[in-house]
Order: sequence, then C-alpha cells, then structure tokens
Amino acid sequence: MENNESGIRVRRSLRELEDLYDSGTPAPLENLMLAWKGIKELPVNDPNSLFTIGGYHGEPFRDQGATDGNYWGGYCNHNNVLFPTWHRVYLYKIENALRSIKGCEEVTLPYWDETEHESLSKGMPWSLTREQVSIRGHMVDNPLRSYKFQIAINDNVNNDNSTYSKPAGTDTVRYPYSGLVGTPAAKAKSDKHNSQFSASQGTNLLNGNITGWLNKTVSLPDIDKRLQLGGVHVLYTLCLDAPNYTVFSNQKSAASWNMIPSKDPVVVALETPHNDIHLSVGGFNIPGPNNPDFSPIPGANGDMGENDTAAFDPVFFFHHCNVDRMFWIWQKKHDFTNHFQIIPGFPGTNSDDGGPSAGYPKNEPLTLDSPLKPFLNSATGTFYTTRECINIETQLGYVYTVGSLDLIHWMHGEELAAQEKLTTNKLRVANINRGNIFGSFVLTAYATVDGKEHYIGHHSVLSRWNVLGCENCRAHLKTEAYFNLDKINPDLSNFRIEIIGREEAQPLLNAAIADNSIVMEII
Ligand SMILES: [Cu+2]
Repeated sequence: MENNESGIRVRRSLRELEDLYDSGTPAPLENLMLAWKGIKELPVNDPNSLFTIGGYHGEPFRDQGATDGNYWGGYCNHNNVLFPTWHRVYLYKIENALRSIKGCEEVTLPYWDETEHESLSKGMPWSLTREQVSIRGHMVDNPLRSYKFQIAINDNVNNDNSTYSKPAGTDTVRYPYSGLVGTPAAKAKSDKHNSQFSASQGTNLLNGNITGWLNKTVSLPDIDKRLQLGGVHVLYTLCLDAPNYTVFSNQKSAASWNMIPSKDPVVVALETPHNDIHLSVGGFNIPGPNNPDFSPIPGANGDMGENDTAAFDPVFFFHHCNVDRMFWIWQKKHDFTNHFQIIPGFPGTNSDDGGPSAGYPKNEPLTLDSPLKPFLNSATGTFYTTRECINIETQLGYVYTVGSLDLIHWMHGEELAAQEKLTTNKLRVANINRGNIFGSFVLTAYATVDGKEHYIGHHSVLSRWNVLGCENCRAHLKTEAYFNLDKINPDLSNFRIEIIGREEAQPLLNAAIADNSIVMEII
C-alpha cells in the first residue's frame, strides 16, 4: 500500500494521509500512528525504540561529549558537509524501526510539506498537534504530539549546571511552552510559565508563530524580488539555487562561499531554513519588529529549539523528512542524483566545524567516505557513508510524492545557463562568537531607507543548550551572515543588526553588539 509496483517505498505528505483519513480511508494514518506508539513504548534499550533512535541525535550524550563541552556528545552532524546525508540515513533508520512494529510493516515516513498552501496558512498538520485522535474507533492520546521520557536524561556537561536534564516522565514540548526542568528553580519557572496557556491556546500560538516564520518577506522595493531574503518559504526556494553540494549542504560552507569577493547574490544552505523551523517550533519568535503578529513570549523553551533533545519530539522526523525531500529536489534540479563532490579542504569539511560529533576525532577531514555513525549498513557490515546514500531510489529504495517546490521536469544545461544572472552588494556580519552565546539564536538585519527601518533578512543558528566554557567552540564556532542589498545605499550607517537568543543569554548578546566586536562590512 505504501510501496509502488516495483517495491520502492513511497513517502507521502502527512496532509495526504490526513485527507485520506478524513475521507473514509483512515488506515494509512492510523498505521503510522500505531507505529509511532509502538516505538515510543519499546524498552529504552531496544534498538528500534524512539528513546534509542531519538537519542542518537543529541542527549543522552556519549564519549568525551558526555562531560566535555569541547565535543558534541550526540552523533548528529550540523554545520558541516555531512548534515544532509547523516540525517538522510537517520530517517531511513527510524522508518525501518516504525516498520518493525507488528501490523505496520508497510508504513513509510511522511513529510511535513512546510511550503505548501495549507502549511503557509495554517502551520503544522493537525495530526501533529491534536491532543487525542481516533485510531480504529478508540480515542487515544495522539502519539505524534510529544514523547514522555521513559528514563531520565542527565545533562553532565561542564558548566551546564544540569539545567537541561529531564527527569523520567517529562514530556517534550513546543512553543510557547518551556521544557527546562533540570533544577527545582528551572522547573518552578517553567511550571508557572506553562500554566499560562491552555492546550488549544498553545496550539494556536504555535501555528501563529510557524506561519509567521514561513511567510516572512522583505517589503522593500529597493531590493529586486529575486534577491529578497525572508522566511522559510523564501529560503527553501533560494537554497535550490546553491551551485554545488558543499555550499548547499551546510551554513559553514555557505558562509565561506559568500565571503569570496564577488557581486553574486547570497547563497543559502539547506541547513538555514531547516534551522528556522527548529527555532519556530522550539520557541523563538518571528524576527522583526514590524511583523503584525509579533508577540514575544519570553521563556518559551521547546525541545526542537536546541540540538540536545530535538529528536525526541516526533515532529523532528516529519520536518527532517521534508528537509530530505528538499535535498532530493536540489539533486534533481542540478543533475546530482547519482553523484556529487565535496570540495576538499573547504570550510565545513572538518569534524571541528560542527562539534566534533560523537565518534569523530578532532580535526578530521569529512569526505564522501566518512562514516555516518552509528548507522550500520547491513549489506556491508560497516557504517553508512555519504557515497552510499546519494540516490534515494536506487540506493535506499524510497521516493517522494511531488510536493511543493518540486517539479516533474527541471531545466538543465543550456536552458539553465541562459537564465539572467543577478548581481548585488552584500552586507557581511562576522565575528559573532558562538562560544559566548548560550544556546540557539537569531540574527536579524535592518536597513534604514528614507528614514524608515526595514527588515532585510535574518540568520538562525541552531545550537546546543550551552556552549559557554567550550574552548573549542570559541575557536571554531564563529558565525557569519550575509544579506543582499541590491539598490540600498551601501553606507554602513544605514544598517543595524539585532541578536535574539535565550532569555539567559540576552545580556551577553547585547554586550557583544555594544562592544563592537562584531564586524559589519559591505562586499
Ligand atoms: Cu534538524
């Protein structure tokens, strides 16, 4: 049923399953929900349990990263060239786990099509937010809404003060709620914060925040429409133009590409809109003062907003499935469905760029043959590599239905080359030291035109709960952001940046801006 005639798994939009469910064919969505219920209930040491698989991404930390903030104790790769492929195999593993549940052998992982019309107008599919759902005639707690930690997660990283620990029985939460419960003081604060919202208010605020992030645009005619940055919809669209895998794959490489002197428009990495969705679901407000829906809720700290526990919230996998779909669309568009290269030595190709993650030594070059730990390929008995998951259909055996931003036919070769090339000045914001920043944050840029300040773009960084006191982070986790200026007067005094982070980090962020250590220049 979820496989096509040739036995290839077909991953559909979650809303396709909802439509079937609402029109008398409930089985595909019901089976998906039963599969999720199944992996959530498996013992924590079962390799197919959500606790085990969700835990590969971040907490519970292992190796040096369990206590040493110089390492990342999770296996996930971010801010480096393994980001798209590590997560590609990760999704494949959870899909197999879902299919291990009795009666769910045909289930495939659906994607949350984040840029189709209904998402843009309503936010998350209802099947991810409804409190209770009917499965085979019984009302049950919706398995896709959250996960209750079966055992405690203990944050033992130096300087974290256990704030990010989660006692057994804690539920994952999303915006506007807070899941910081690691200390009695943090728990008391979160309980008070969370009691402000009923469940339906919470869902409405969440969807309002998500649609704000999705639809954010620049309303400044001085910037050509095609050069305007903006929210998730704009950024997913623009990332499809990234010219090669290295810069498409991650923010570190894209930033280094953007730094090369040229009048080319800003290149957007796939990781960038991906970060935005994490922050919108996890607890960051839409950037920008002129957004009509701007409703700051300080203290929101959902799991999706930091890498530590993001992958325990089921929505993580529906989001990443869409990210993987966008990766495949980019591959089709650029004729990279069977091969692509990693530029040797380019920034973003070293294990230090993102962590290093669990199982990776410091200063190790990342290549098409780097192991994607801890995912074993049963055919070879060794860890999967990027080279083994380039073609989703021939190597992993799945395809996507045609969703938003996808086309049946993509222009190639001459047709593509004949397109008009755009040129622009860019604003570069650099020397933002993530070692001084507590958790994830959003940098927003504004330009003053005719006496009025306008949003011209933002840059989201998905991080870990705490990178303070991390020597390696100080050396390597410098963040940069770039913004297209087109016809805006490039006098630096016309621009202002703002960095919004966690409540606890805000004084440090304000200080960083005030002491002028952040570099701004026009290139
Ligand atoms: Cu992610």
